[in-house]
Amino acid sequence: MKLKSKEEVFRSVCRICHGGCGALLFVRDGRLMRVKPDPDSPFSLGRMCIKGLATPEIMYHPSRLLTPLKRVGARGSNRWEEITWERALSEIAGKLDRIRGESGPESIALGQGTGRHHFMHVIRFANSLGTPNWYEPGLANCLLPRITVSQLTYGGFVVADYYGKVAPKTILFWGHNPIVSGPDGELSFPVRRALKWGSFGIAIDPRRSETARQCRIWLPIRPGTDAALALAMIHVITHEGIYDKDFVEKWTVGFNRLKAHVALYTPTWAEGITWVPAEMIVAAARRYALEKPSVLEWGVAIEHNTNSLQTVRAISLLRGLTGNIDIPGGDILGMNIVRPYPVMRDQLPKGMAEKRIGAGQFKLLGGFRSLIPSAHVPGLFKAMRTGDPYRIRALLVFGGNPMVTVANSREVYESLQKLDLLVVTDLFMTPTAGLADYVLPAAFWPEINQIIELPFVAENAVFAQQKVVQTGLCRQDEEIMIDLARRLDLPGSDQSLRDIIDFRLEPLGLTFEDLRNKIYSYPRHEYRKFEKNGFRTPSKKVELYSRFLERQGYDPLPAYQEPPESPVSQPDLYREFPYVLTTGSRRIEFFHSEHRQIQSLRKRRPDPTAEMHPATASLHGVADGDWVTVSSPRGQIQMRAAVTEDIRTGVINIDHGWWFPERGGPDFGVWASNANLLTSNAPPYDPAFGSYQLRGLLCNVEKTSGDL
Ligand SMILES: Nc1nc2c(c(=O)[nH]1)N[C@H]1C(S)=C(S)[C@@H](COP(=O)(O)OP(=O)(O)OC[C@H]3O[C@@H](n4cnc5c(=O)[nH]c(N)nc54)[C@H](O)[C@@H]3O)O[C@H]1N2
Ligand SMILES: Nc1nc2c(c(=O)[nH]1)N[C@H]1C(S)=C(S)[C@@H](COP(=O)(O)OP(=O)(O)OC[C@H]3O[C@@H](n4cnc5c(=O)[nH]c(N)nc54)[C@H](O)[C@@H]3O)O[C@H]1N2
Ligand code: SF4
Ligand SMILES: [Mo]
Repeated sequence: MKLKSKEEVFRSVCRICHGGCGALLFVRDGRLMRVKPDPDSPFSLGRMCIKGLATPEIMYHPSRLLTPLKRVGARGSNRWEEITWERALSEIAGKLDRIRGESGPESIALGQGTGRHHFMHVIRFANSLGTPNWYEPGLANCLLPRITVSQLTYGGFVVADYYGKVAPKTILFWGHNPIVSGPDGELSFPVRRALKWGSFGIAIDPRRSETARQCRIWLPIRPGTDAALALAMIHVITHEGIYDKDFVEKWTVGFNRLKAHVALYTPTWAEGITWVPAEMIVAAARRYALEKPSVLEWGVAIEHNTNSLQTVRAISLLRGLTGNIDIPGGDILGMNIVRPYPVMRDQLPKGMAEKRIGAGQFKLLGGFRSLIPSAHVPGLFKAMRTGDPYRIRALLVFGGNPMVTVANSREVYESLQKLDLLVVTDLFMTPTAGLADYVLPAAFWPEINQIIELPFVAENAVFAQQKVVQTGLCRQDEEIMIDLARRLDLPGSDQSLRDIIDFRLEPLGLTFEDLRNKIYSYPRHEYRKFEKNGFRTPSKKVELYSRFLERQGYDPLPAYQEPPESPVSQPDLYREFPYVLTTGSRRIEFFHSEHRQIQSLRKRRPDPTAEMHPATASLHGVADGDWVTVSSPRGQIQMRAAVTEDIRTGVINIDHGWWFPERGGPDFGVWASNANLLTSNAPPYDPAFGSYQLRGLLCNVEKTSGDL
């Protein structure tokens, strides 16, 4: 389609966050002029957020990395020379080859950031290289517990149905703020529309978040106690007999055992633990069970604890008990319309899977039964630092910033310092890239070719992203990995990225070329698929009681466990650190540690904030906007106080992801306000996933004296 003289418009999909908003890209003379929301996208409904609309500003930002860099001088001194791709990749390939020969492929680790376009390709590259040690900073702490629990409870991943003829009547937001966090299973725009059109919202959140403010009931929970609340809701639903009797009888196993199991988990019991009044728990349970169809929007907060498996399981059972599965306007099972990414799992040499760090201990993260086996992040960084159980000598990070996003930044720093080779591919220089031997310039989303399946994991529709412009020498991550694979003569390196995408699209009778500029939605969602062949679980039913978990050595019925660091577990520490800390509630302006250098976004939120209740603030003589020192047993950081009634008393919520690009190298202000200086990567971990505690820790706050 041609506009004006030379301006062309292309259809694509934004991937600044996990992505999914349909976008129109306006290009003139090889330059991206502007980005507009695609009015025809059935998922983003003609909307984009402020990050997406800032695409040209991000893309042409003066500090964007445009050429490969090689470190000169000491590690972390932030002195670089510009080199060619040829030199960068041949040197990196040579070093990888040597390290692999000397210490085995397992001594090379691959890292990446969350849910990027190249997520699966990193796994493919690791397998072809022969190393079991790749990681993503989320996984154990993000989405893997939800995907796994969905799979073993219902036989597939469930997402809310905002797209059919029936709207959800009730939406239960559990530790989730999709109005801000957007594409993470669903997109925020359909959520906003549903609430506007009358869905009854219930929010379980220590903060009255942007989403909670649109809800009719807000349950201000003590962070880290979600499993207790879920068990009490199960108690109400089973003991008041308001479960879906027909569905439970025909389509579930283990109801009687579950009912007996929760007999003592009354709302009054849960009130003592969760700090949520019993009558609110009862009201929420009744509403969710009776005013159907209901959806359960679960967020990452339920995975940022050391009991993630059982917390997510307890919450997930609510759907089965109330029959809100795969019905119009309920939680639906995905259609998975494209072929899985060919990750070449069979290329991992024999015996390597057992060597994966954490595989033996965290079976559902790194073991054979894991859906996406990956290494345990604290274990991997420990191996870099200490050589236990063996040394990790090289790390290649494709789009991640572990210095800011992984717990205990000091240890991450020590770990990265010990590496023989650190390669970071990124859009910008970051505190992590600053420590690298080579920094490679990555392509931004209007510069990449890929497909994206939506909703995430459910894959009911597929869209193309297309490369329409080129900045500097930037290259798409997959292409960098393919180039490295060819240089190392790895298996699969004869396949191009286009071959892989076409292979995945084949069942639809489409190629990437066909998909460009089109919207491909599956024509109609098929509801109640289980009525044909049952659920895709061993019993063919919803597994309220999980024999699979029992066989793996985990509780078949969910239980509550007090967080290891909490007012109850550590009363002495609580006297010194008398607030419950939660970290990382998403902000619309930023994606994790990104965008602090993007002026239009930064000016809306110039400083890191610590939210606290007026009662807390006045106790410490703190006024809204004051700088405060937030401390935990691990360290202290500076934040600006945001004094608000929209947080429960006794809880402090801090932003994560903060560093200060404007302060320059070598450390880019990473030691000032980084939430992960306060978090802990120490055991205990969730026994199945190895998740660590990012929410529900203990902290203190005081007014910072003097100027900053
Ligand atoms: N305290 C605390 N810590 C947390 C969390 C929390 O709630 N609290 N949340 C955790 C969760 S759930 C997650 S998923 C992680 C996320 O952790 P990360 O994924 O490490 O976070 P990002 O800041 O998004 O880092 C991504 C980096 O990739 C770069 N990048 C962006 N796009 C591309 C691309 O296409 N290619 C390449 N090569 N680079 C690109 C960005 O510039 C940025 O530097 O953080 C975790 N950390
Ligand atoms: N703009 C933007 N969008 C993003 C991201 C981003 O960085 N920026 N990150 C993406 C990623 S990787 C993820 S994982 C998702 C996460 O997105 P969400 O799942 O929405 O998670 P958060 O916003 O981190 O937290 C949701 C809510 O949980 C509350 N909360 C904190 N502790 C607890 C607790 O212990 N229990 C309960 N019930 N609630 C608690 C917080 O107050 C917050 O309002 O967002 C994705 N989308
Ligand atoms: S919500 Fe995510 S995909 Fe949509 S415009 Fe914003 S950054 Fe892009
Ligand atoms: Mo995440």
